[in-house]
Parts: sequence; C-alpha cells; structure tokens
Amino acid sequence: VLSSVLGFPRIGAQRELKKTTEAYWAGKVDIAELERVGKDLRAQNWAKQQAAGVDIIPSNDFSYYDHILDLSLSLNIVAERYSKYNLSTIDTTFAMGRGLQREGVDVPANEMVKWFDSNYHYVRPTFSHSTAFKLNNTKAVDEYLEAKAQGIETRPVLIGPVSLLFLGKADKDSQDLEPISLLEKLLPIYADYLAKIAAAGAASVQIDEPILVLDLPENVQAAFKTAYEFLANYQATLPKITIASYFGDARPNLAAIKGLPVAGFHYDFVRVPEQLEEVAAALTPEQTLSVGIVDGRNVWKADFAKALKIVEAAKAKIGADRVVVATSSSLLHTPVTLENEIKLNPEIKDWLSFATQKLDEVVIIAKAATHGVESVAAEFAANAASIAARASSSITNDPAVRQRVESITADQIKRKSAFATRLEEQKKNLNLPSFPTTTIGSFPQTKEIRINRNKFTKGEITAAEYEKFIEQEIAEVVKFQEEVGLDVLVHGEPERNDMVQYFGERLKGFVFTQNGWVQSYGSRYVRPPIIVGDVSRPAPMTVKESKFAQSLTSKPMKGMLTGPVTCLRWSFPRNDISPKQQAQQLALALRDEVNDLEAAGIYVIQVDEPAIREGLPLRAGAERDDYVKYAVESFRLSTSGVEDKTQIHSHFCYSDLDPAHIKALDADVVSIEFSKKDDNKYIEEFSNYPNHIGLGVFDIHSPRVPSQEELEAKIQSIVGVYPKENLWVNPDCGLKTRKWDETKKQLTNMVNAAKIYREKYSS
Ligand code: THG
Ligand code: ZN
Repeated sequence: VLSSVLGFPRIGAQRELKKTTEAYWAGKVDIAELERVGKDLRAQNWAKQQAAGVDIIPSNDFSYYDHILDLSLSLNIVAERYSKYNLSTIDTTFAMGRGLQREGVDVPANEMVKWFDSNYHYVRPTFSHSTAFKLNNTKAVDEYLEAKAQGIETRPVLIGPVSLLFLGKADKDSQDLEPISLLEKLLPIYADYLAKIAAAGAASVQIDEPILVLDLPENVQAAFKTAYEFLANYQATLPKITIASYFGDARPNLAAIKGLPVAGFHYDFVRVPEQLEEVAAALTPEQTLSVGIVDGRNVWKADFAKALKIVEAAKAKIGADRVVVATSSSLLHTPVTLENEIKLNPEIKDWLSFATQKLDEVVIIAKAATHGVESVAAEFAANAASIAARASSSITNDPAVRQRVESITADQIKRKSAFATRLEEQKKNLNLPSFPTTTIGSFPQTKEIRINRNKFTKGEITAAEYEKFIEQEIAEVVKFQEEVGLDVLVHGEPERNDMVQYFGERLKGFVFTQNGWVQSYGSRYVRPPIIVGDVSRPAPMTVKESKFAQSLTSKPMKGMLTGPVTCLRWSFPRNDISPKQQAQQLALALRDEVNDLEAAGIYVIQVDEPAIREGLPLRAGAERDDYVKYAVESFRLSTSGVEDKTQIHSHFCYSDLDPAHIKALDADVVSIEFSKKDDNKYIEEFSNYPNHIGLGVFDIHSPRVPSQEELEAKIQSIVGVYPKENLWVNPDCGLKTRKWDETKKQLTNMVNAAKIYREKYSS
C-alpha cells in the first residue's frame, strides 16, 4: 500500500515566499532572487517528503501567487487587458492577481474568490469568446524536471479541465458565454500539456476535479466523459491519470465518472467516510483508490486506528495492490510544521499535527496497511494514548459554558423592534447625511505598527508604552477620517494582528501558534487560532480602544467585532463537538462584548461575518439548511441584546452570496464586496434587501487608485436600482493591506464621489 500526498504548503516554515514576493513587488529584489527562493522552497519540500518516506510526492503544487492562476497563464486564459502589455509571465501573474498601476500600465485585478469552503482564495479564470487556448509555458514540466534533477520522482498536479472551466466565469465582454462550452477547444491544448509531461518522464499525474463534490448541472456532469475520453484517445503517451476530489461527497456525481478511462480516483474519507462502499464499487477492476484519510484541512492528529479501519475496508473490497493511503486534500490548508511551536502547552501540542507531521502519519498508516500494525506498534500505541488523553482532558470541557448554551431563549435571537422602528431611533441618535460614508474597519497596518507589536510581544516595551503608541495611532486615524469627511468613523484596529486571531487570543478555549501560518491569498497569510475547549470571554476585548476613539470625535464611532461564524470558520475548529455548539459558545461571548460596547457609548457596532458563506455545506440539502439556521441564529444571538437606537452593521466579502441568508441576519446596515462584480445580476439580486446597504465601490486588494469619476460611475450603477435613501458608500473591505498614500487617495475620491450624489439628490 503506497503513501501519497496531494500537495504541500509552499510558503516556507519562516514565510520565506511572502518576504521575497513582497520585496520583489517593492522593487527591492529582482526576478532572479524571487526564482531562487521559489526553487529553494520546492527543493526543501520535496526533500522533506522523500525523507519522510512518502511514495507519491506531488510537484507543480508550488505557486508564487495562486496555482489556479498559474494554470490560466499556462493555457493562455489571459484577457487582452493583461496580455496587451507584453509583461513577463510572472508580472502578468501578479497583474492578474493584484492589479498593476505604473508608468504606462493601468489594469485592475481579476476577481478573487473562496476555494470551496476553505479560507484559501483563487483568482477566478475569466473566459470570453476571444479566449484562444494555447500552451504559453510548461510550468508542470519544468517543476517535474527540477525534482528529477534533485533525484526525486514526483507526480505533477494540475487542476482538471472540467473544474477549471466550471470554476471560472464569463468575462465582461462575453456575458452570454457559458465557460463549459469551451471544453472542446480546451482539450487539445490540455492534452498537449499532458503529453509534454509524459515526454519529460512522468509516469502519472494527479488531476484535481474538486467540483465533483458540488451539485453539478447535467451538461457539466457530461463534460467529464467528453474530457477524459478525449484525453484517453489523444495519443498513447499520456501519463496515467488519477482524478482527485476532496472536501466532500462525490457520490452524487459517481455516474458521471464511473468507467472513465483513467488509472484511479482519490476521495476524501475524512469528510465523508460513508462514501467508501459506493466509490469502491464504481471502480473498474484495474483502477486504484486513493484513500484520503489524513486531514488536509485541520490540525488534529489522525486517529490511526480509525483511519486504518477505513483503509482495511478498502483493501478488503478491491485488494491491497489497488489501495493508496493519502492526505484528504492538499496540505496547503495546514501550517507547515509544529516543530517551532515552543510556547504551546505540551499537553495540547501532543494532540496536534501540522503538514510536516502529517507526512509521517500517511507513511505510518500505509505501513500498517502493508505490513500489519505490528510493524509500527510503537507509533500506534503513542497515537492511541494521545487520542485518549485529549478525549478525557479537563481542558476541553467547561460546565458553565455548556449550561449557558443550553439556556439560550428565542427572545435572545431577535431585536426589540422591527427595522422600521429601529431606523427612526437610529436617525435621531446618529444624525447621518444621505449617502453616508464609512470604511469597513481596518486602516493600513504599517511597518511601525508591526514593529511595536513585536516589541511588545517580546517584552522589549512595556504595556503602558504599547498602549500609548496604539492611542497615537488611533488618534491619527480619527483625525484623518475627520479631515477627509467620512461620516461613520472607525478606530482603525492598529492593536489587532488579525480579525480572528485577535479575538482568539482574548477568549478562553482557544490556543494560538507562533508560526502556524496558512496562505489565504497571494502573499497574505493567516495564523488561525485553534479551538481546543469550550469558549468564553474572561474580560471585555475591544471596549477600551473604541471608547478612546469615540472620545476624540463627535461623529459616531463604529465598534468592530468579528462574528461568531467567522471566528469559527477562520479558526481550526474542534472535531469533538459540533460546529453549531462552537458557534453558539462564540455567539454568547460576543453578545457580552456587543452589550459592553453599547454601555460604553458606542452606538454603531459592526459584527463582521465575511465567512458565513464559505461555511455553507457544498451541496443543497438538510445539512445546508441546518447550517444556515444555526449560522443566522448565532449572528442574531450576538447582536440582539442592544437597544433600537444602536445600529448593527455587518460585512461580507469574497463569495457569491445568497441575499436571503444576509436578509435573515436582520442587520441594520450591511456592506458587501462589489467592485469586481461586473454583472448587473448581482446588483439586482440584492436590490430587494430591506434594510440599508453599502456595495463596495473600490477594490481594497489592489494598490490601484480609482478616479473620482470611476467611483461616481460605480455609485451611479447602484443608484439606478436601489432606493437611494438606503445606500451607504464604502470600500469593498478593510484597508489593512493598503499603504497610507493609496488609502488617502482612494478615500478622498470616494468621499468626494459620495458628496456629488448627496448634493444631486438633496432637495
Ligand atoms: N483574517 C482571516 N481570514 C481571512 C481574512 C482575514 N480570510 C479572508 C480574507 N480576510 C483574506 N484576507 C486577508 C487579508 C489580509 C491578511 C490576511 C488575509 C493579512 N495578513 C498578514 C500578512 O500576511 O502580512 C498577517 C496578519 C498578522 O499579522 O496576523 O494582512 O482578515 N483570518
Ligand atoms: Zn471584507
């Protein structure tokens, strides 16, 4: 029984990739240096996997920005607005990923969206009638050969043709195009790519078709047969194909892939162990089954005994020689290594496994499946002890929290009055103009802020010194907002590292890492806290900063919190109690914070739930309905303790949202990412939103500064569709990744554009 890894984190244990990529953007290092670091990281990752004894090691899982974007470039899925500049491959990649504005070049980024239900974001391929597929480069071949030169045989990974098309969208100029209709044009180029990979010596490839876990329309289901039969008939020298699905249940699409002429399939048995029977039965007698049993999405140690049971069941069905033991998905979604976590409580550390440790887990389980448990007796015994220790530890259970969740009442999940009544109270209380302007919360996280936070963490400055520094930062942000003329101000969040990590560090039941970084998009990483036990709030978390900020201005100051579902989704959750229970515990902790903010004189409170959409189960059905119910109730539980005069805001980004879900939250004002959504459908879907709404008018991921006219046009596109008295004007998201000079220009143009509309409609 072979061991297999579907992909490894590419960021480096010390975030080497981030540092060099950002230095390249800043013009501080050249392309040769960036490529040297990339090559080094790839070499380290391959060597690590070889040393661990992994049999099937992936290549082409590396990327400088996003692996979906890389494939778009390789296959020439590059809109003319980018290609016309004749930039190098890497600069085109970055232009498409983050936009580019410099002498002679001005182009916005492509849309970025959530990768399934993860916190990874990919750059959405855009197709148009003029898309002309061709092989622009041979990245997968190059990286395969690079590993080979290092003496390591690898299996290249590519996103499959059907998923690539289905996950993309029609570009602005071709709104009537259904990307899947381009399949027949794409296949010869895709096949050529595979032939080149085979010619380089690769015996097999991993082709990811993750859309197999989604509800697919019939024409997309049919596309699998078209695609893989085409590839099988293309020429004799293609590599053997393993089709990989992950993050869910592939059974509803089994009919579409049953009998395809490929060497094997990979399925996620961490998420859906029940699918074994049916997916095994759908194999032809030669096909292999890759059993994804080591969790690529969480940080808990695998339960060896439980995992082995599934592998043994697979062996019994199809024979040991056709079974592979694998990670459930790419390990991209887990931190690189536990080795450097010297501050973690050793009792808890013993329950955890990051990407590097998961390599050993895959190898040990494969060994047990090959040579019997006796061959790895010590490892199995240690694992069983660790699993048992966690199950019985007092760290995980807090009876007072359990009791409070048990006693949640229906009254606690609804506001005192309906929106119309609340609105009147809020008008009196807040006195805002029409087209009120605000920001989503964070302002640029400058180098100085990070340096001071580091010094404080290391004990190089005192708490009082740090607090004074934070107060100065807040004062500057408030002053700037007053000068530029914003209406609802924020304190800018200089005290926060990350909007989830910050709360994780202040809540009981969480632990956090020193180095547990995971790529979120491009050069942006997050360090998700880990929920280990029942969650409660020992003390107020944000009141001091918000109160201080409010003391500096007569304009309303907005308190900023991260909602319960987002705290849950952007942490590594427990797997020993349900997500619903964890969301409820978080909601109660946040409810106390919301009420404390109000008591401190903060009458606009934003509770962000950008992750509410990504948590939606991937398929329609009972599980999805349950999720929507508890997600909505958790948000309402956290926000419904306030008076009518207090205005609750919420914010959403990075996903195609369902307006019905957002409506159910009953927030007074919602702000929604919008600037890169170019279809009017999206505007219209939200036009029935009954409360107040701000559609983001500019993209905060890009350093690009849209002109005032461009922003007016954006507002114009919204004003035609919505009742104008319901509209707010704001950016797409928080500004923490921007530089100050960009932010100043962007917000100045935004406020001026809003003022034009305010005057135009004042009567
Ligand atoms: N926090 C978390 N998850 C997220 C976001 C977030 N997922 C979606 C979206 N926002 C992704 N966006 C970002 C934006 C900025 C950063 C990370 C993800 C970011 N990270 C810092 C960096 O890479 O330099 C590190 C932050 C830190 O110091 O902790 O700026 O906002 N959880
Ligand atoms: Zn956002």
